[in-house]
Amino acid sequence: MVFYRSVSLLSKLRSRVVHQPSLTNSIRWLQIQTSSDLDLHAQLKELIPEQQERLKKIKSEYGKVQLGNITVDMVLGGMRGMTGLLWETSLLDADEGIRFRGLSIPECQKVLPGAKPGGEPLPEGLLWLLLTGKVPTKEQVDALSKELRSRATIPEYVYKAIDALPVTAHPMTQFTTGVMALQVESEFSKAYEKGIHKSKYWEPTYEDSLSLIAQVPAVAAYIYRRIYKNGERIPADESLDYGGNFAHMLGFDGPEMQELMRLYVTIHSDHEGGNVSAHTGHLVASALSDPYLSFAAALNGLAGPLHGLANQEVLMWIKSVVSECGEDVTKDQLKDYIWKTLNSGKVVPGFGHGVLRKTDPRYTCQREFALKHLPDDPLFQLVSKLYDVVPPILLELGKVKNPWPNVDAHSGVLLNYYGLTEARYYTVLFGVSRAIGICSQLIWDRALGLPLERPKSVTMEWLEKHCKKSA
Ligand code: NMX
Ligand code: MLT
Repeated sequence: MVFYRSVSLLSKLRSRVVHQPSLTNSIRWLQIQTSSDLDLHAQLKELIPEQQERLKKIKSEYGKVQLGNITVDMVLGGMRGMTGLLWETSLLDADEGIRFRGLSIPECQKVLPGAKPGGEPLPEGLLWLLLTGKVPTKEQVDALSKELRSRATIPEYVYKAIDALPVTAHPMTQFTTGVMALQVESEFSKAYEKGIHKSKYWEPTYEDSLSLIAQVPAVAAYIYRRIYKNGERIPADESLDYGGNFAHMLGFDGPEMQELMRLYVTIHSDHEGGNVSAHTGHLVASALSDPYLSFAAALNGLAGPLHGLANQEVLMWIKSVVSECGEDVTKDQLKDYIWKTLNSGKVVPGFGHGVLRKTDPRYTCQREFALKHLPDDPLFQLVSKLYDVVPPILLELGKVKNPWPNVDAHSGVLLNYYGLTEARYYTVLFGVSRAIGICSQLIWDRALGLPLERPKSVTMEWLEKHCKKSA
């Protein structure tokens, strides 16, 4: 937040200077500033030294300050509540939900430029915000859209690598394969091989990250078309923005689906650093693995049913409710179905969270989208009923810490409404979006010179001995 404030102060100050009387010198300065204002790389170059200084100061002044006590429960409980990572791009509050560089989702919807005034935020704008801490202008977002389009070419061998897999392979397996094949062109790997100085690591990381973000929609769209649409590839539409073009390449040209995709990609992008995919990407990158290797690893974490795959599980589960009880399922029938799920040793997908303790604001904004565009859709109405029925049952179990819905409880019914009905594909959409968050932080990891991640582990014997001694 402090960063966000200081950066926006800086830009306010600059715009004041820019509007000085029209001395020739000022005009020249204005022109130079204007062209670099549109250049994300130039903006970052300016920001990095001050953030490096900031980190140095935190280390030297507060290095020994304690951030909490580590308990045995934390070690055995998946490190819940243990502060252990630096992640600049977003921060999660258990009750309020995610803030991207200090901005909540409703605030992002207000201030980030849309494809049309009042429209859903453009993911490129979010990328700019995550990287710089500044809310971009429409011109900056348009410049970034253009840059991403120019980086989106996919080498033919990437398609061939995907084609080597059976078409029945899970879409996430195909996606990770595609990302691994993209790695062949990694600028970071090439630069490292040539012996790049560590102070320059962030530059090829920036190159790879922007290219990866630009390329993943085309790879993801290819996988969708390959599995479900006889392999007919749809070329990019150069006139479209990132989210709109992704919907287009998947085969959806309706303006509402394009708006949905802009919102979808924006809200799934980042969820601070401890979630499985972000943490995995960050961990792998800490070994100086390049952004492609790191992001492919992150995708493998996202493909787990307790994480990103939950969006597939939710729609399949909802459809199984409908096939057993019909679309007009009563709340009593729903209760029975939920108990049947729980009694068979499964989780109710789309509910609960490792950190959140209230309804996920990403769920809420998708609900608002549904109320605006598809209020009468029977599956949306079923999702609304689940909001009333599931939490009391999960609370009755007596062990669930958060009975409320998460992001995945809602996304499937929106996609399904617009014709993207193939639930097995949904986690790929999540993955495309997550590239934005993970790669943004990765650039900062390199710029700040964050070290190899290597926490200490212990055995049960060690724990027993240690605890007996300190009892
Ligand atoms: N249905 C049934 N049981 C649940 C649920 C649920 N939705 N949520 C938590 N529990 C159980 C959990 O399995 C655990 O049981 P046990 O002690 O027998 O192992 C117990 O409640 C305590 O778990 P929590 O501490 O509340 O949750 P935790 O932090 O361990 O896990 C999730 C968080 C998200 C993995 C868990 O809530 C879950 O499995 N939810 C369903 C899957 C899902 O929607 N995942 C998507 C999360 C968002 N994302 O995109 O990543
Ligand atoms: C996410 O978006 O990564 C999920 O909500 C999981 C998490 O934050 O742990």
